[in-house]
Amino acid sequence: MATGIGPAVRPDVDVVVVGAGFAGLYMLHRLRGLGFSTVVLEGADGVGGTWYWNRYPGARCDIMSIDYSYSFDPELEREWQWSEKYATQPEILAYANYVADKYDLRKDIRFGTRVQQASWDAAARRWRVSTAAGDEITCRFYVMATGCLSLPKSIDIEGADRFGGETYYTHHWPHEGVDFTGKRVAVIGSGSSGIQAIPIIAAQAAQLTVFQRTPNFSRPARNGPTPQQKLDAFKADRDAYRQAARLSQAGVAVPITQVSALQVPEPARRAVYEAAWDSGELLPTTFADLVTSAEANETFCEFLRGKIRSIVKDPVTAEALCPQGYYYGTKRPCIDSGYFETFNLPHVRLVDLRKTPISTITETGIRTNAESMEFDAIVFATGFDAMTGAIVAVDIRGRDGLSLKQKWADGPKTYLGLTTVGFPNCFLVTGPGSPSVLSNMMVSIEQHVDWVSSTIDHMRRTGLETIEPTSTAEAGWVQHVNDCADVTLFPRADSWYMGANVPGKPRVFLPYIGGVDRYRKACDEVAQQGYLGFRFEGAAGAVCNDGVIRRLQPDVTIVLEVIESLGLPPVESMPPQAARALFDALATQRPPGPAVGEIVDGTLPGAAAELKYRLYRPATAGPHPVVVYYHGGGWVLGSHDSDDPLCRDLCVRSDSIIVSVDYRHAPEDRFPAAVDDAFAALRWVSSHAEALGGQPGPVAVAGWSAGANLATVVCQLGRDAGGPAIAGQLLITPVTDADMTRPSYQQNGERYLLTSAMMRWFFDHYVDVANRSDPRVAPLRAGNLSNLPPATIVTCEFDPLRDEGAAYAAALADAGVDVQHIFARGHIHSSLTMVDLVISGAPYREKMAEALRRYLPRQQQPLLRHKLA
Ligand code: NA7
Repeated sequence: MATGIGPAVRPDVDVVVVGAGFAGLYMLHRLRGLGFSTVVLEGADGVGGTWYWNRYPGARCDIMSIDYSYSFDPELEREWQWSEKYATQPEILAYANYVADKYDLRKDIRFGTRVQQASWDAAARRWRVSTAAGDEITCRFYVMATGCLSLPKSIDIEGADRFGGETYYTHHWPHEGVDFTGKRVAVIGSGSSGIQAIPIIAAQAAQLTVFQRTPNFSRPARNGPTPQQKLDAFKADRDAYRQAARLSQAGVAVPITQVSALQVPEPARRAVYEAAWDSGELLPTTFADLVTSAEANETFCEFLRGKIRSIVKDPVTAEALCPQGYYYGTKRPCIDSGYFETFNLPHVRLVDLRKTPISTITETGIRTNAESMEFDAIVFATGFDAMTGAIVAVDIRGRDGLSLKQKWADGPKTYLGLTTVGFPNCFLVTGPGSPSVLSNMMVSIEQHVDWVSSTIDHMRRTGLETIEPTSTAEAGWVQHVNDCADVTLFPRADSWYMGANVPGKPRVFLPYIGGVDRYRKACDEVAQQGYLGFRFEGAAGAVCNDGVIRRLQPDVTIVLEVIESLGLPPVESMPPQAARALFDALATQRPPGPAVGEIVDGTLPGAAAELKYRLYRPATAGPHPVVVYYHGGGWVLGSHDSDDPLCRDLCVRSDSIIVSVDYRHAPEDRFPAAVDDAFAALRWVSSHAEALGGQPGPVAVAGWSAGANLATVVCQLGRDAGGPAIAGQLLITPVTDADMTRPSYQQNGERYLLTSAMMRWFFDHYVDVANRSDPRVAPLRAGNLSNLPPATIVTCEFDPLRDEGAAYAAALADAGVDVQHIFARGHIHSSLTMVDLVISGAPYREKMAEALRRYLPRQQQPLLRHKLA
């Protein structure tokens, strides 16, 4: 009988858990330990989940067993010794059984019990769970521990049910095993299951034909005993070993690198890849940008293709086995034992379905559009309806009869991958929107089970009966999950991570790629912040601390973390010279930005003395439109070349010449020196556009931060002086006012690199208080904002200057100026300038470049003009 929670009429149990895999087993153990009555419902006749069903030959884990095991009990860890680095399915299943016995779990598991429906009874505040056998069980909490790769994808090959020979499915293999000796065998599918099974089936079969639709990246597993180094580290400090895994990117502690594959010379890069090849590990350390940069990733792809070509003797087969058209890692990579070598055996053949697709399966074999082949047995290794399939296979009905399947029709929506709006007291273990399949499952399972059980315990202690996420929190998390995926190459691949393997499944990136470590931190912070984003109800009423746990772009978060780890002194605590030195030193660490056609350094006459400029010319044929660019740095820091990566990027994207001009800096030269120089530079560049190789006619101006302030100030000066003509102004997070009382200063003034204190320091160096309302300092305060060039104003959500940028956009629009306001969600003052570092900034820079191209259309090339004439 239930203990501890709930209204007067008690449900049958406190918690129903669906699934007796590793998640369900630990959930039961944990809840039982906390005194909650719990029952696990399991369709199979034994424990083990996916390891119960997937008994195909060669089935093994590909995370080292020492890591792919529970960490919750040191005694269990001492008692159980893995015989190999990567244990076989029978050994893993034996481990699951050992755990079930050791903690006496079976007595609360109902085997052979398939859950069909679960519905929330709002009046009774309980779930009614019904089974295929027609039984009903009521519970306060309902936990889906059904695994991410447990519901097989239906076989979508014409004629599959017609075959008269033996048919096998890797996901549902006969318990007694299969002997293929002397048989002609077909294997369809070359994912992890196919890659593991094929060498073993080949060793038995008289003939083996592999039907491959998409080749996979695979490296040798080099199985054997667990590496001594690992064992030593584990034995020396078990807690530290486990904690390192919990705080790692993927749930396995591997060294982190910040090095880009493109930064190192070819031989050094190759050495890293050779080490990865030799490592026998699924997650070797390579380079930081393989996940985000197509160019970097391609270097590894080509290395791996080279390995395949060197192993597989027949060049046509080798080429067919070489993955093309997607990036390494974006489809689940594999490690194997002799997979590619198998294709050198005389009785093994590869059929490349991209060239000769299957037309149908026949009574006796398989027909492609090129030939008919006869088989005694067909093995389907065609994969799973991953991550969501097994969850929505149960008809789950939440508040007001809402169906989870319907709610997720366009893709799963969860808060933390753990809960979903409309389904109170329902938890998902390793659900979509959590690291799940991108992590060592054991680490993720333990973290989820611990979080869920401590939440239920918290509710018991505080008299709360129901928990449900808010729509705000869920929408915020879904956005964050997508933001994380969008900075990577993953969404580009047709993978099961994207739901792309199941016809008709919505194309959504299903797991959370932000990292096990960051994910755990988010879950912990949610709990610490009074369960941010959850609404509870209890006898004493409802409580809700609504909000969104992650709002920054993920790559911006990483930059902030890296900068914080440097422990730099605040800029405002330094004399300007020291601040400049720091600014310059940090600049040397940036990725360089894209290559441009030409870079020319020169000087131009400023208002008082010569000024430096740097000209960026596109590689395309000129003459190009010309943009005068003013760098950022609060009128104190920076120079004509300090925004180099941004200028290169704008040059390439807008196909314009960017002339980044210097100006005198404060405190040596205070206001209006910078303004006077900025205007002088504009005049000089405008009148020398053709001499600089640009097209004649008006130029555009652009700038970032204080440079954007100067860019718009020169537009006002140009208007009042009757020239030079300016075609448009691009203002990236501009200073438009000296008023520091706007909400964005209050909200963002401390944590996002540009601080209120720093702005005060800039202003104090730049301009007397008495002059801060001068429109040349605060262009927003100009009496007349009409007749200014069209403007594109970019503001960032977490920038102290956000509101004054928006105010300027509104004021220009009110004055009849053509204004485009681009709002960068999740960005900070400087993140859009961080080319190749903050990848989520790239789409915004593309919009900026689009604006420049609109302001400055390319004039016809002289040659073309001539021809047309
Ligand atoms: P996967 O990795 O989804 O592999 C399934 C394979 O079957 C893959 O090569 C598919 O090609 C192929 N497939 C699927 N449908 C067809 C049809 N209709 N015709 C031909 N080929 C087809 O599943 P696994 O079981 O191997 O591995 C699942 C996960 O378990 C694995 O990633 C690990 O995390 C553990 P496709 O790529 O779709 O072109």
